[in-house]
Amino acid sequence: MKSSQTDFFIDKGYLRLEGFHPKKQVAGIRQKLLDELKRLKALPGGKSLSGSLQRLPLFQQIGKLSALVKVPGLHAALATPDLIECVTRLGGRAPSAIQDTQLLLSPPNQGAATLEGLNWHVDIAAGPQDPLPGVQAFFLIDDVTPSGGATLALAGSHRVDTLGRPSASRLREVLKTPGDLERSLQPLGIDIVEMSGRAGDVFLIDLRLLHAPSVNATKNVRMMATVRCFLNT
Ligand SMILES: O=C(O)CCC(=O)C(=O)O
Repeated sequence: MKSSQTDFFIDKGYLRLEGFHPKKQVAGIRQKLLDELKRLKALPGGKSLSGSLQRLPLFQQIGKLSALVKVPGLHAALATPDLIECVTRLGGRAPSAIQDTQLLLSPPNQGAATLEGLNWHVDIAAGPQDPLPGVQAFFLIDDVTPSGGATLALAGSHRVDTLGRPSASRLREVLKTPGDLERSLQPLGIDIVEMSGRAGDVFLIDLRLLHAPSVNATKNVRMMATVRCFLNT
């Protein structure tokens, strides 16, 4: 990993690693997922499961679908020693704990893409002044187009309340105000990152970065996975 990448990660709170995992390896996982989804009749036209999923609130659909599908070997295939090496470089030390890799699957055709009403959150309580508490990796198992349900993150949100950065309360206010979110975030120096891209791409985020599931407006299932790596502080 280049020092420019580490610097970018420190400043923005995320890093995109294009083609990190070989396409062929990811294609094997994708195929297993498609077989499972077919078996569960969760693909478009598969009446039984897609009907019951549709009755759930949008973002609960992701948890429900992801929990139903099991892919043996997923963690070993994605949270590879090379990935842990990248996390170690970014953190300046090896992770003290690594969670199991979780699937992030979104049903297709969830409705129109929107930036309103999203569930922006962090997965850990740690302040911007604290040392980096950990890194979360997001894996693209299939190509994910814009508005295809990729995780969204707010680049720069890990450093609110530090010198020259906006306050956490101002950011919360902007996130609650209806309107053009992208534009309202600009003066705060915060950008929306959509983790769309090609199968094999990986996004690494500072665990303090605000992120949210998004609406899958496409006809394809969104196939991603995630792992959290914690660093002793
Ligand atoms: O479904 C998603 O993309 C959101 C994932 C997420 O928020 C998380 O893993 O912490």
